[in-house]
Amino acid sequence: MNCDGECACGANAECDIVEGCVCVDGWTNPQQDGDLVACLEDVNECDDVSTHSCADTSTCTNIDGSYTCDCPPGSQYDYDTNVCEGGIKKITKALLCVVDGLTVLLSLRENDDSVCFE
Ligand SMILES: [Ca+2]
Repeated sequence: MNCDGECACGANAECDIVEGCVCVDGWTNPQQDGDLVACLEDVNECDDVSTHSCADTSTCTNIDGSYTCDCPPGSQYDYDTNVCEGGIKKITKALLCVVDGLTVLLSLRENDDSVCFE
């Protein structure tokens, strides 16, 4: 940073008035790139569950500067609720319930706990 408080930041970097050029989210390893400081190394968010929010039912795919959560065919990821929406959902815990004519099984969403009502 120069005396005017200006940074010479390159790709994927932004000026911080204290630290100088810092990487924007999704990028790391700031390095001199000619006259600029640039962050050219992508963060692989999928390597660490603490750096992505993909639900267990989806697959994390690393992309440059970010990541995507990919759902089973026919459904789409809702990044607000972090679940796969739409498509065919399997009942995975249905065998825990005894459905005997008086019991209604109320779970149609994959990986949710099934609820039995007598
Ligand atoms: Ca990434």
